[in-house]
Amino acid sequence: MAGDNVLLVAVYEKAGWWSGFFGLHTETQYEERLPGYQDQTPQRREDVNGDGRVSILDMLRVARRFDTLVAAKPGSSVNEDINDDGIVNITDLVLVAQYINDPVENNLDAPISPGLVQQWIDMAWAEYDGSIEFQKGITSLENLLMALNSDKIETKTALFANYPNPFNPETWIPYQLAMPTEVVLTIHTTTGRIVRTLPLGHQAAGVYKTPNRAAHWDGKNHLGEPVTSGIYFYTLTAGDFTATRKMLIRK
Ligand SMILES: [Ca+2]
Ligand SMILES: [Ca+2]
Repeated sequence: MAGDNVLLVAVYEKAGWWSGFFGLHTETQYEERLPGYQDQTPQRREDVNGDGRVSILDMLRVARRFDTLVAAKPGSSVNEDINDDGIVNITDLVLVAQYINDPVENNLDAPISPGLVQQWIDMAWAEYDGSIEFQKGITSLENLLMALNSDKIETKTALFANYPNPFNPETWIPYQLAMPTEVVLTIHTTTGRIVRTLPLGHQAAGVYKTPNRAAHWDGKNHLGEPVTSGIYFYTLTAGDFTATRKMLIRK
């Protein structure tokens, strides 16, 4: 079974690094990775524009090349043909979409309209093959559509799900205000003990969703100490409005 060589494999995933030793047959070819290699983050195929993250911009890149026949011969491919089947179409877009987990963070300033996303969703359903990838991709697109639409509704004060969640150590808490008001965010435990109060001051009506506008919590209590892992609640108080949601710190 195991050969003369031993290979140390280190893999970076969302949850962090894992590594292990594997025996190798002597004839197996492998590349040597020295300690220190880990400062390179592997690029995902779905990161079409190579900016280090999978986002709406990558979907737009794919959409711009819809119906382009690409692979004249095996091995020649373009970034936008994610599944290397020789054509750029909705399937490639869905494959990118499945890695877009956070529509709030992603919809930022991307030049994208609810109408366009709806069109993609319709196309995706038409091609739906029952696969997990398609299910995840379509769910992402539907979440994105919801996020885009909620941006248009500025008439209602609301508190949204924090992102990332679960998180460690920091998170952003998005909300929107129907009218200018004093805003306070409190973080408390499941038993109601307040661990931190964030006075956000008097704020104008509008949407506070993007990282530079949403409330930010660094995961520390009022003494500046990191809180322990577990479930916490956050409550937004804005004038007469108050709402509470749950979040999870995982260390
Ligand atoms: Ca990208
Ligand atoms: Ca393709």
